[in-house]
Amino acid sequence: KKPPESESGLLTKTRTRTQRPPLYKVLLLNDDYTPMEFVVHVLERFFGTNHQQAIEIMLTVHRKGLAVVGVFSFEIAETKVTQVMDYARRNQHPLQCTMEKE
Ligand code: NFA
Repeated sequence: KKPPESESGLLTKTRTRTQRPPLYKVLLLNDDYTPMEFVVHVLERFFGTNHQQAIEIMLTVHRKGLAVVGVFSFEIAETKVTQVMDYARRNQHPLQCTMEKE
């Protein structure tokens, strides 16, 4: 590899850019039928949220239509979405959980 002053005789800085893995937002969507207590339970069970935080996030989804419930690597985000969707379906609630690149 050539030294930074070769050819032009001037010093040229080369910035090193750190590669970061892409992150994905996991979103919970509002609906008219899923019980509030079930959503709170989902947040505690799959996102490690404490009870008060879970209530606040659930109410944000209820009032605004959706909320970001966490930011993860692709694999973790995908796993959370699958876990929530399977759990909601097993309990016959229409709750929707999706992910999007940040
Ligand atoms: N909107 C639902 C209700 O009134 C509660 C809910 C909140 C559903 C957050 C989905 C997500 N029972």
